[in-house]
Amino acid sequence: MPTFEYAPAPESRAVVDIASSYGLFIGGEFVEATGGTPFKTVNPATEEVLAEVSEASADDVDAAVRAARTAYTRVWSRMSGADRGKYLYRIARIIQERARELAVLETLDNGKPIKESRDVDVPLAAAHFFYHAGWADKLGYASLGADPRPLGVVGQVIPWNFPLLMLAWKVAPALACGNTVVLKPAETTPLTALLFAEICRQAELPPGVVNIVTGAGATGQAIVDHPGIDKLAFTGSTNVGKMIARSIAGTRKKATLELGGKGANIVFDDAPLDQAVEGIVTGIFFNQGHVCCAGSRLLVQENVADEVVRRLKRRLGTLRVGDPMDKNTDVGAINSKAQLDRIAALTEAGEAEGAQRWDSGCELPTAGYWFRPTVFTDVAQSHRIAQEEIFGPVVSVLTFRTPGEAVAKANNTPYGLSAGVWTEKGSRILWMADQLRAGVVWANTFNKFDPTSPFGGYKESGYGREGGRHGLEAYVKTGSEQ
Ligand code: TAP
Repeated sequence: MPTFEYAPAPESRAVVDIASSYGLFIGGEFVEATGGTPFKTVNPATEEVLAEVSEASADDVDAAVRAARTAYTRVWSRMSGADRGKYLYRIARIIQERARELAVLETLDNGKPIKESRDVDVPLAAAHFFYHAGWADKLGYASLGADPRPLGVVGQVIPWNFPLLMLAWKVAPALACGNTVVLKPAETTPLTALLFAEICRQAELPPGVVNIVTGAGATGQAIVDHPGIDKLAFTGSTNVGKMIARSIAGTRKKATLELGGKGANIVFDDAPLDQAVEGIVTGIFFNQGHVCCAGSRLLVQENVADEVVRRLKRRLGTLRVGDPMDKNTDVGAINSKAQLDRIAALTEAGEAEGAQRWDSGCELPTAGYWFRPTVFTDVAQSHRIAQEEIFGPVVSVLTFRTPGEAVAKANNTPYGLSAGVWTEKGSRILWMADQLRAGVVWANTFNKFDPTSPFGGYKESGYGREGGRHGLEAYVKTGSEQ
């Protein structure tokens, strides 16, 4: 197996200050955790330890919820929407000003290519705050019902694939609507959330409006179980989402769940094939395939399937896999050893079940966690690689003859988050969008995000929407609920 060694760019540490250890951000201060066991966060491209991070105990979560409640009742829920908006604008501008630091830190902690954190994650995070700043004083005009009011204290638990962007998706609408938050980043990617805490201080956000508690699943569970939480917003796996739904059943807590996916990227024979191949690459190799809405199933019309796969393989041979800090890198490191093992296990199952495996054969660095861009052909719908979320740079190719068959195969999954359609025919796009049970359907593009556009799932991909006017609904109560 070809491998090589690379030295991570030494200047990356000069762009951003990383402390050797971090406390929790509660009530506007970084405080020491009580009792938890600190854990290390690692650069997955080098296995170098970046920092030691505190584990928040249930007592720490309680302190964070109390701080959030005090800020809610005394300050934030009483403030005018226009004034809340000013804070959100300020945060958005500071994210822009500190974009380089945030991008470098995100890439070091997550393993994603710097060109993605620089051009996608960080600008979209700023855009999310700008967008919701605009709503803060216009909630009465958002068709949310008469006199929309905040819910109170919101608990937010996010995954590791888009650490800062998922934080922005959660924090910006919650604050715009007048709620305060207690947020837990993922164990493997806490650093940009901790830098965001510093940004909240820089923006002079009133203490306690945003609280960041680091830790693993137990800390998330402590947030879920805390009686002082009015609403939970969770993004992560369907399994944990189901556990959360069970934990809060019968309580007054509201919830929105953004869970897993097994998106179908559907290519018809009249599509411009080179453009479609670029869309397939963006669909599944963007962010190493660590994308809930990834186009992880490629459905190609049978008469162009061989040609599409041939062009796809040729294109994958040109992808640069390696140092995420290199601006030319297309595919970075897998976020953790555990995730690498999951990808390896599922791809082995794909081979064992009879699918044909191909990978780009590129060299991989010796240290860190890496996986070559991989294509499976001869995939049957019953194969695990066609059913289960791989969450890695692996695409499963299936074929179809008619639009009806494409719809049936695309919908043959417990998930319902995303789909893409590649065709010249506008009428077919509209028909397919109507038939596909997916929260997002892209036409002749894939993995495009915009804060004005609601995002969320059907079926086991969860419930509730984030972004757009619809995303505000999850953070207010109206009429009889008040
Ligand atoms: P999970 O294991 O579900 O973790 C998500 C978050 O929940 C993490 O912060 C995790 O903490 C925490 N957590 C774990 N167990 C918990 C519990 N019992 N109670 C409360 N919180 C708990 O998912 P992941 O592996 O990080 O992320 C990948 C998954 O997220 C994929 O399935 C992907 O599809 C999904 N995802 C969905 C979307 C949308 S928008 N639908 C977006 C991105 C990702 P630790 O990480 O510290 O264990």
